[in-house]
Amino acid sequence: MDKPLDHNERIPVVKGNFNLKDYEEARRTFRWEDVEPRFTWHRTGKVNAAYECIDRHVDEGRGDKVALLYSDAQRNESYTFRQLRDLSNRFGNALRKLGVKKGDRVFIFMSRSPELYVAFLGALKVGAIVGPLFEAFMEAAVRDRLQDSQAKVVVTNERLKGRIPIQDLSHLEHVVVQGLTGTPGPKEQSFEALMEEASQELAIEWVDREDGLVLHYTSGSTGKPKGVLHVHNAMIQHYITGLWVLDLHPEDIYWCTADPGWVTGTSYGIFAPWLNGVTNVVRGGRFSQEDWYKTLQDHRVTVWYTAPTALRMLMGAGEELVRQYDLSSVRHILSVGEPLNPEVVRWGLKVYGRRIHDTWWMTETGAQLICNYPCMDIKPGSMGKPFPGIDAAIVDDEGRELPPYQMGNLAIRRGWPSMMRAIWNNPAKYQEYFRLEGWYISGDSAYRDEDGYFWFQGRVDDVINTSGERVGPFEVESKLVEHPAVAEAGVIGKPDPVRGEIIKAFIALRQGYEPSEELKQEIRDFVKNGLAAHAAPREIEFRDKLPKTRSGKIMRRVLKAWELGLPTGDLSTMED
Ligand code: 6R9
Repeated sequence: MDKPLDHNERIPVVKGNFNLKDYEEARRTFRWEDVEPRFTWHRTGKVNAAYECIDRHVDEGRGDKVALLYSDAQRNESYTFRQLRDLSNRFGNALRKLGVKKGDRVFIFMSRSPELYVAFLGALKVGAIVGPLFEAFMEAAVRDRLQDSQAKVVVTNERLKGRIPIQDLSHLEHVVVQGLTGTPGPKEQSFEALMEEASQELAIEWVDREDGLVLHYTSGSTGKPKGVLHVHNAMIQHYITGLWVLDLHPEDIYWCTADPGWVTGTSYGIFAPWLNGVTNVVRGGRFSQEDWYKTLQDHRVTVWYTAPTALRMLMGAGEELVRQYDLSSVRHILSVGEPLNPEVVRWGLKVYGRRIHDTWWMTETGAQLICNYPCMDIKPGSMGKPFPGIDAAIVDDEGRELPPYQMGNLAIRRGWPSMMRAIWNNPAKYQEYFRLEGWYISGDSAYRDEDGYFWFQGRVDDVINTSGERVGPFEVESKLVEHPAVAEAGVIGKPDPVRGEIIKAFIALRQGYEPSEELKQEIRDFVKNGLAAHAAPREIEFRDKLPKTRSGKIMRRVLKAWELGLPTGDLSTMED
């Protein structure tokens, strides 16, 4: 952030027909239970999120409404709720034929496409737990996640299937390939052939509210990525935050720019919009300024949920570009994933003529927890205030609440509807989040001002946030040391004006290797091709030796201090 924060700067509420009329009033009166009558389980005791998202709208007479507007460089298609119901029924039947039962893990490793959404919904309809995998993942990342979750089926496409190491995955029974060419390989099934054969009538698997819904793998500072499990009950919060934070109205055209490989792309790219019955825009392909403005314009998008990195890039592209498009349909803009600079908020107001509403939450929290609401003043640089029904606080390491302006752990009172229910295979890791009696500890540090607004300060641990994507340094370091030239590697996030942070690796080379630009490039490609493009270090620095503790752990905090030219602090645990 360029200038010091001003805790009194306010962007006042704008006129509009807001679903949430008064924040303070809602905080006093709101009960999560009041949301439940919206859902089928109120009548039957059983539920299925895919039914609530899609079929329910057909049963209530909205079957001909457009549910999905999909476009990319080649395709431009729209699907009604009825069409999505029928297609996902077919896919559900196909999975049943392959032996998928309630609780089985079905992973989806596809580029954004209508088929991805059909597969996602179809898998939920037969009671499977869906594991979405971002398309940039390479073999090592795919292997870790499929092995840990013991996935039974992976749905993928012809371009990506080669990155699934089936020889290492004995529990994996089928690989369903969209656009399969040639004869199917071992375990392979054609998506299209399965769909063709399957019936459009499906008996939905009704599940309990506490049954598994999605399994998102996310990074911590140590160890391999962990599987964060969410349950069907989360949809209470997806629905009501969609109504009050996204401010969804039935006639809205909503675009969430996140990929379903990340939690924003499922909670707010699938559940929140469809539970609210709005038309959901999905744009395939990569980010480009022109393309994004054109998407907003051509689809007449009214509500737009995006991320700071994208907004900073759009800001970088300038005002002139904005004037070439008709963005008059856009009513409400939101952001998530990283700190939203006050500069960007002010720019948005000036150039888009709209306030940008920051929202804070995490994979583990399943849904938004601290937000800016249309009915509330925005203080640029603040994440906003807790959602009604959410008790957020700043606590010290013993769990004592801290007064305004004191920085501490951002903590949430345990027990909101979309809270993660487990870390897959790792109860100890799960317990760590709840180590302070009654609180969920986020791993973020923040403070609160006297008006109750929360201000983000940083991560407590070494987790890197690059362009809004969470990368664990350990995963990158592990990949780096697989390279024959690398003896040791330490990875940190380095502040970057556009991406928030970039990944920087400090590397000690093995004997016989000399530092060179070519070697840097080779190592970068090695991570890119082995793990994921977004996990590859943009910067590499060779060092003779890396700072380590006596027990041999690389001291990332020292690397970071070197990088920023800051004092290195207590070095008593460092080896000689
Ligand atoms: C939804 C999502 C979570 C981490 C989180 C925090 C950072 C998210 C933010 C924000 C500042 C915001 N983060 N929202 N930082 N302001 N509004 O992003 O989930 O990928 O798990 O990342 O992202 O550090 O702890 P996830």
